Amino acid sequence: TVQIDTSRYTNLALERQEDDVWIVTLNRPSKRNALDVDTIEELVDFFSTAPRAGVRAVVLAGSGDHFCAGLDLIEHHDEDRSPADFMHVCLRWHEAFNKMEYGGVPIIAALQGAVVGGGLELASAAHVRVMDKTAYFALPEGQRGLFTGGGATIRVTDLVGKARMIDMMLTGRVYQGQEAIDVGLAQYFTEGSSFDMALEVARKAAQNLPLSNFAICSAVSHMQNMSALDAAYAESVVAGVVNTQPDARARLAAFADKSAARVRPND
Ligand code: 1HE
Repeated sequence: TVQIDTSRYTNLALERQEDDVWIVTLNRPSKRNALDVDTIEELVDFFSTAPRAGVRAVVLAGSGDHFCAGLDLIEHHDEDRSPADFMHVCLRWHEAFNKMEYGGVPIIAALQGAVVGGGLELASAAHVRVMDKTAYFALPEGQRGLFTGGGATIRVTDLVGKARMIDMMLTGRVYQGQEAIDVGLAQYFTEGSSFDMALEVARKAAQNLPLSNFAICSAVSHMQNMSALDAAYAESVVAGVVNTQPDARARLAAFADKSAARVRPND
């Protein structure tokens, strides 16, 4: 396996837990964790390496009161970019977010405060989103004279549907609280700390076999891009590999000898 050299990261704070759950924290709270070029490169770096480094799950968090304010608008203003320059910036965002979505390592986003613009694009590249009562979601690009460039047209549309996505962009509509859950922006809402709950979700996921999680956190996304015919074929191939993995034998044996937990309704 590959090692992750945590000292190489400055805009991200990295922390490995004992169960190989990693905590990845956007670490520019004074800039509301706005995504500058360097932060995106660190995300590319970490999420390119994580699948080969034994990372079992990731909690993606933002330090301070806000998860992420999106594109670093000051850097963008100062750089006065050409169309080609900004296209290349966006391609690096896609590199980072595709590594997240297709990398096969479960990523649980812990959300608080602003989850806006590119911050929502980042959160939507995670596999599960946990929000607290301060979290709010919006796409202010329209108001800023901009357009989404980090995958919102694909991933936010997947979460909320086309009509809500276009409304969010046209009007800057803000979703928060239970409504944000109801429209699909997040899967868990807590009155307490979204970080604590995200860590709980990540730990639960990390108890699965890594190859199962690899399939869950890459195959579903890949199959969405395929025809139904090809997706069914690909699913068969993935299931062939995953469902016969030697490490699964013990779990199947435990079911057979009735020592494994049964699936029961919640209390
Ligand atoms: C920033 C950014 C940023 C804050 N880029 N520096 N995103 C937006 O349109 C969101 C813009 N930000 C905000 O609406 C607010 O800053 C927040 C709601 C996130 C936070 O409000 P608040 O009152 O806590 O903070 P603040 O006073 O507005 O900002 C504190 C500092 O963070 C300040 O810097 P300072 O040096 O003057 O102290 C802000 O400039 C800085 N800051 N947000 C740079 N976004 C690939 S295309 C993606 C397209 C987009 O993402 S468009 C961006 C959408």
